[in-house]
Amino acid sequence: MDVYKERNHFFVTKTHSVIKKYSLSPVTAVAHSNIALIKYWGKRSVEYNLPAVGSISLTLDALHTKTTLQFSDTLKEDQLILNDQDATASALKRVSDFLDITAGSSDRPKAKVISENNFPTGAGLASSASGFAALALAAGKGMGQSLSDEALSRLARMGSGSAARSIYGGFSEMQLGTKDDGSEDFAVPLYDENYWDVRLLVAVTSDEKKELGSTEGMVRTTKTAPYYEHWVSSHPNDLREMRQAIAEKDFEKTGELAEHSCFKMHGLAMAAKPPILYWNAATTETIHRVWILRKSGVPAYVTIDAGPQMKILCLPESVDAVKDTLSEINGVRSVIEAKPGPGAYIMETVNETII
Ligand code: 2P0
Repeated sequence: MDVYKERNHFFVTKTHSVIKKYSLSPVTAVAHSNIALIKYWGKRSVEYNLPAVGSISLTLDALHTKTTLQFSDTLKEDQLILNDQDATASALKRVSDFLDITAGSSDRPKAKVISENNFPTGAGLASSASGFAALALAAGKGMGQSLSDEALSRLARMGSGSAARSIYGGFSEMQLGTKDDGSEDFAVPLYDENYWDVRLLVAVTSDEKKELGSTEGMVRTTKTAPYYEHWVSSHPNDLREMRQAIAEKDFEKTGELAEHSCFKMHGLAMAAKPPILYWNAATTETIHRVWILRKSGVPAYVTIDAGPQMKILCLPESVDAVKDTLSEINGVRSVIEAKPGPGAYIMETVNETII
């Protein structure tokens, strides 16, 4: 690799006559987390991170990751600061590998990355979704690449499957590709954040990092869960019904389908060997309490991801009733209220050096 600096602003590399121009200025990107209404669980390729099923999600305004990345001509290794602390070796490796993928080579200048979540990390609140969406945007820009939303979504997916959906605001759908190279596996926008004013209340039941990561959970499920093939074959119908329910703004149908997909996924994971159970006692208690509330006439529906946190989908007029119910449950530590949120974006105003 030949390296030379251009007026102190860029780091230019030349490998096999391919010239790449890395910005030495910091780049800051923000991406919001998302909640899957029709769940992604299972991979058809771990190597290329290709999902086995499509998914439909809602991006959330209240949960976000802000990531600043700066390439350097002096750093010897990548650095990652996550929520004000040096990241673990495995988190750093995941980010370094992702930067290699984005650059198309490990022959690249090293970067310092500072990433902050405004919510607990690694406990099933989709920190990898907002994290890799923000990183894809910042890295692409730092590498001088002009990426379409489709290309950004594809790139984010290589970091984390759910991140592909966080490129967009509002409702989006992760499409299932057929090719082995993943070129067709990216998310597309369905409706933006102004389309439908629904609410998602996140009931935090634990700040602990989950014991089993999503990737390991999916691999185990794929290999050992007896209903796995049915999960995959019945998925297109779930997606079709959800698309229609959202198109018609049919809240009851949307909620029913979301709950069904949630329990179908968790039932599948529980049937893996050894079983995968992401819930705690407060998770289970909250399910029952929301169902009792629904019987009393409040349309509220639960969904749960790869962690013990509860997410309750409701309409704006039901927020107070759901919050009252959650406040009575032992083990619910805090409640975050979210609305449909925006897609990922670059913060043009932040440009202080971080190196
Ligand atoms: C989803 N989850 O659709 C599903 C539902 C959790 C339950 O995608 O292995 O961090 O990095 O592609 O995206 C969480 O898994 O997994 C997830 P990888 P990811 O949101």
